[in-house]
Amino acid sequence: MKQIMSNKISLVVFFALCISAVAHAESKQSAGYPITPVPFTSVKVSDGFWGQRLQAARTVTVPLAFSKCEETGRYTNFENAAAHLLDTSKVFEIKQGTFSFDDTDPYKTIEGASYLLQTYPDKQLEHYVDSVIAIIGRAQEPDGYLYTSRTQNPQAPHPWAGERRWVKEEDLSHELYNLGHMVEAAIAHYQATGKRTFLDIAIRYADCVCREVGPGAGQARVVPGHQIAEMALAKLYLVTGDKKYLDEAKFLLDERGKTTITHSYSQAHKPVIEQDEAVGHAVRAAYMYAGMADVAALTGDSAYVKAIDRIWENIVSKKLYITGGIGATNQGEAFGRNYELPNMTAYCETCAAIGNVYVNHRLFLLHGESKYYDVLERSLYNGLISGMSLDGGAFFYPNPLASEGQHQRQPWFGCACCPSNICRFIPSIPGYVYAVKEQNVFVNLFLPNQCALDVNGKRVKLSQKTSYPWDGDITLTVDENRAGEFSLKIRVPGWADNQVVPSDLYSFCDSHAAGYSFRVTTSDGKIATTSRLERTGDGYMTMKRKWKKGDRVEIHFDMPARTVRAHKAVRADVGRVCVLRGPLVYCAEHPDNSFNLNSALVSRQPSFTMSETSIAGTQVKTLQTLVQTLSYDDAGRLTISDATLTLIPYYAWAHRGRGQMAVWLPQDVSAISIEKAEVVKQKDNGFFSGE
Ligand code: FUB
Ligand code: ZN
Repeated sequence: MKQIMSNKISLVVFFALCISAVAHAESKQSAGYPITPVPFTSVKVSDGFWGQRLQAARTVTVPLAFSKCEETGRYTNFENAAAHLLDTSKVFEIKQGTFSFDDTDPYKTIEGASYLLQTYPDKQLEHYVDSVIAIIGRAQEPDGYLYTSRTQNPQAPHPWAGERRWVKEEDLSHELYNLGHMVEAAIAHYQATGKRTFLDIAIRYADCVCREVGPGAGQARVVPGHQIAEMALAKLYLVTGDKKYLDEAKFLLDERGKTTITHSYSQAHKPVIEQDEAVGHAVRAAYMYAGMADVAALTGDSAYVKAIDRIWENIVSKKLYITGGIGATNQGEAFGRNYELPNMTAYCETCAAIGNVYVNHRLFLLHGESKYYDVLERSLYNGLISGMSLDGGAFFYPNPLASEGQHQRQPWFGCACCPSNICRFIPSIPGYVYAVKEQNVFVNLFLPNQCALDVNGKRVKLSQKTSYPWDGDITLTVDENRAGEFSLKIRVPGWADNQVVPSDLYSFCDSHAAGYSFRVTTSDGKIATTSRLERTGDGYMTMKRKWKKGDRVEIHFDMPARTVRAHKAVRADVGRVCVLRGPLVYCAEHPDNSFNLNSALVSRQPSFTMSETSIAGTQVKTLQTLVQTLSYDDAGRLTISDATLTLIPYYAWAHRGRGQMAVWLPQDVSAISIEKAEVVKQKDNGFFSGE
């Protein structure tokens, strides 16, 4: 380990996003990334668009998830396992319809609660979490193994668990997936509270895995059927300084493709460094790519980076939805073929959108280019938060781009991976705003906040005022600077420079051209820069100065509503356009439009007006444009009528009853359908059982 660390000595020391509150950490290792994210604990977001989402997560989502864990017997599984450990004559029948990874829902909710505790101290919540951890701890076997699907009833465990430990790991047991979420949650809890209770439980399970799973004689030579342990073990190495966890993470990556199960569903069709296309289960894939980035950053293994760079190119140019969603099909909850991006049956699992954020964040930390944030931001504002209702109390598992009313958010699912992932993701969002590399401060997202960060060990404070994403005006103020000269690198979003995504998968098709401007005003009121600066090759506007307290950068991004076409190979979108405004994807929904959405023809050069409405108590900006609708009159003649099409932000759909929704709208007559589209429901895939 010493050797690795000395190779990295010149790299900025940091704890990755979720390893942020270092106050209680025993060991501050370098996570190896050349760029250091500013932890969410240093970025205060109290209002605005994300302030609302954070409040919903805190006041509704996390409490709801804990109550669902109680109600659905998630805790009972731990209690049963504990009872069996005390008296082996007691066994408990595994209930039908439960999953071998149900233990992860309490873990993920604890993780979210722990992030919240760092920003909003709450003794009651802390005590509740402590009580859940006590229940979890009692279910741990003496050698550290913690998997209630077996321990409750070792002779007749969950059907996916296998007769013995690890024998079904590559299939569906999820023993290592459970470990991964446990470790992530335990680290978050430790860093929030300084308490080792959960961390010690997780370390005991991780040690059990390191002893029992590996290349040695007598060890199970298996890799995770569902990835996440790779990321988690890399993080555990950072917290404990014990290199065996990093070695185990690397083993789990390097062994993939060389064991018994070699299917693409779990990305085991070839060794990870030979992979170049995103295939198989989308959440598994995204977590694996994120794990590869973490291990590459720590070990300097460039082969991992080359592989994930190739896979990223494949995703952004052929497998990415305009909403930032990934995973086109419910068959295996998987990526489809190149350009296979259906709308009504789009799977776009909420967890996969979260995974997409993880991957793009890590690629930014490795390469420092804004294009990764263009994908991250698209996912964040659209395909990810659509997974959560505006009040935080209901969830989408798939996030389709068209509906005939068959899709509705639900307060929980039998397979509850998405709601519990929302619990842990949303509170971490402030950690995606800023990053630092030597004398460069990256400003990647725009939201009202106050932030304190370190530039070469010296304190800098910044704040942002903005109504983004509703308009493109941001004032960034330097509130303190002890670092002397440094560069502000402000991201110019691709959409503000006429690029929808960093590929030719989607392009603007109207005649608008968005623009942007930057103005630096010094603390004494002088305008220092007014010229239209250009975005540099890395996608940032770089401004190097001896910044003084009170200096301001006024940023303006034009934010016209614009129409977008997909690459002609995307059959589902042929002849159709979708509407973007800034980072937001818009959609048309039934309550605002009294005609069949598939029969409305959008103009080639539409002009939009904007207004405001309240959806489920939340203000959103809507767009209106004139369209022509086709229908048959009573005599069966085709008639064309003028109508106003109203669009709402995609993330806000499905709050006003069941009905039609479409992101991609006809612009060519060939795409018009006078009849309503056939309702296509997701088939039951055993995990998500359709609407
Ligand atoms: O297998 C665990 C989780 O359940 C996956 O990440 C989701 O896709 C769902 O299948
Ligand atoms: Zn999920």
